[in-house]
Amino acid sequence: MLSKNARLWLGLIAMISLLSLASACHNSGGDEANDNTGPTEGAGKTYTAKNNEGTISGVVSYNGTAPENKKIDTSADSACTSKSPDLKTEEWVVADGKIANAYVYIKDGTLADGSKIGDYGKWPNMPASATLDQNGCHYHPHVLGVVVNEPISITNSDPTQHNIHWTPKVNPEWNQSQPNGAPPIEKTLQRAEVLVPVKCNQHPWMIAYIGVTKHPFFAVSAEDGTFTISGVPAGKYTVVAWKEGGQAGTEKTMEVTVPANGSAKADFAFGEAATTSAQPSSLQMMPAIEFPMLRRH
Ligand SMILES: [Cu+2]
Repeated sequence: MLSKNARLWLGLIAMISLLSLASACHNSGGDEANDNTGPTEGAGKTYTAKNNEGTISGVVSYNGTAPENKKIDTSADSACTSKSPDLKTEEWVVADGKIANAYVYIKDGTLADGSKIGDYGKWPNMPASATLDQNGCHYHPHVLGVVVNEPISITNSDPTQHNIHWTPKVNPEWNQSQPNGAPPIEKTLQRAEVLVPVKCNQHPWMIAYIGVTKHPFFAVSAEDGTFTISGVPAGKYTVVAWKEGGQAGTEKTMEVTVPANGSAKADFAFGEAATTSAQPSSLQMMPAIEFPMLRRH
């Protein structure tokens, strides 16, 4: 027989267990509007703007003579041929030695207050939505950056049917036909993944890439090779530039320091004898450490 005291304690422990279970259930339900079942990477701490955030900017260059894009045989679909008679692969978009469509993002890092960037799931200025258009039997944009659970509106601007087929490694695979004139398809990617290839089962040459991150600190280089990532909290970060090509693309990695109210420069180079450089862009900036790149051609 248990003593009265022991029974009291047991009752108390049982009650505390039940309470903590109930609160855990409540938390997992969360306040995030999310129809997807299972865990997502959207969860995490909320970052409150300190109004001293900085920027990371730079230029992505190509050293040497960039490879030529190949002409695509679109004869399998006359609608593609008539709309895009000179369709070419888009692996290389290089002008004056500057690379477009490089995906640059903060891979990892520590904020000035010691917290990790990966601890956060909610940031000010999270992008609300993105569009991936099929126009002229190619995807536009060719490289797209989104945050976890950001609605991606997939549109068909062509007089033919497409079949969007993404082939992620950590997100679920998905494909769906979209006939000409069909309404946009809205999809999300629930887990961080850099990058998700997007193909088309109707047109084997079609390819796009979607970078998915938990934070809004990514950019795709413009036609002049430039990119800017703004709203970055002061801290030290590993910044990666990804360029498609080969099996899984090529990455260049760099360590930068973003001072409060300041900017960090991150110039990347691909191609022959490519180098990376991180230099102070102003006196405000603290010294940046250059890391050796991951891979060379
Ligand atoms: Cu297609």
